[in-house]
Amino acid sequence: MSKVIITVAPVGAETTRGDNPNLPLTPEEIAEDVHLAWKSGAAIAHLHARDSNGEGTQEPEVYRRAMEAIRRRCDIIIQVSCGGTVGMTAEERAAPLSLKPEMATLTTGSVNFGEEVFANPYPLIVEFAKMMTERGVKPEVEVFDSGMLQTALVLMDKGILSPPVHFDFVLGVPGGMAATPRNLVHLVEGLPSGATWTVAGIGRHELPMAAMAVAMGGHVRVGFEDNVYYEKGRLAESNAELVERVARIAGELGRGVATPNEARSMLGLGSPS
Ligand code: KMH
Ligand code: ZN
Repeated sequence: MSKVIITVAPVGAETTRGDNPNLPLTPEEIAEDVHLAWKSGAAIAHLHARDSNGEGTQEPEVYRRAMEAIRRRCDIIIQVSCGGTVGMTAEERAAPLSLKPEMATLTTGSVNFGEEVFANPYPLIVEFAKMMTERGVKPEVEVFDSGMLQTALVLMDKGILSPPVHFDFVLGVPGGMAATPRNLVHLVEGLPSGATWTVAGIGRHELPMAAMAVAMGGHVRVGFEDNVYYEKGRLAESNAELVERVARIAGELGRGVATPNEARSMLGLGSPS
């Protein structure tokens, strides 16, 4: 099996300092946190940005500051969020693509998101996919429910998504697909050949889903976007602490951890510009 690509999702759009006081918010804090996660084995940083009030923003200028601060510190692959915060317009969500990051997220369907709706109608998905292709940005297809995998297959059939496609199974969002072994196996069995996949288990599901993915040949996402605890009753001190544990599991299971450049070659990315 290949080495494990660890993605760190350090901040997200919804997590607050009330959830975990160690949450990084400013571009410099995010860059410092990502740097520590990189030292611990993260190869991809899934980024969201926050404004001066700590609220989610898709302002390219805020992303730019975080991306530059990260690039001054390390060679981690930067993946911007095109999901943003529930309720944002498509234009707002796509704005960070102007920065031509190496990767960006592409959610291929709508899903109830707690008491809200994370809306991704088909025309928006196609528009985002085309924008990514035009800008040379590799999509990470975010799958919150199994229909989203089917839509990605349709997009591949139509040539709107080109192989090798990389998937992220986000399991355990209230309203989305539950984080169970059976569901993870079901999704992996439905992947097109040549695809790569990672899993992001939400909350207490983060660790068991990570361990399963390492055992199954997949990759892993961890971080405060998805989970703020290290273990029951104990908040994580940093995103790096969560990354370190996955790196240990990957080592114990004989896979080891991919560097950013190893991940670039496994995902079919070019060299960073
Ligand atoms: N904040 C969620 C509504 C993504 O980054 O693409 C969407 C999300 C997915 O976080
Ligand atoms: Zn996200």
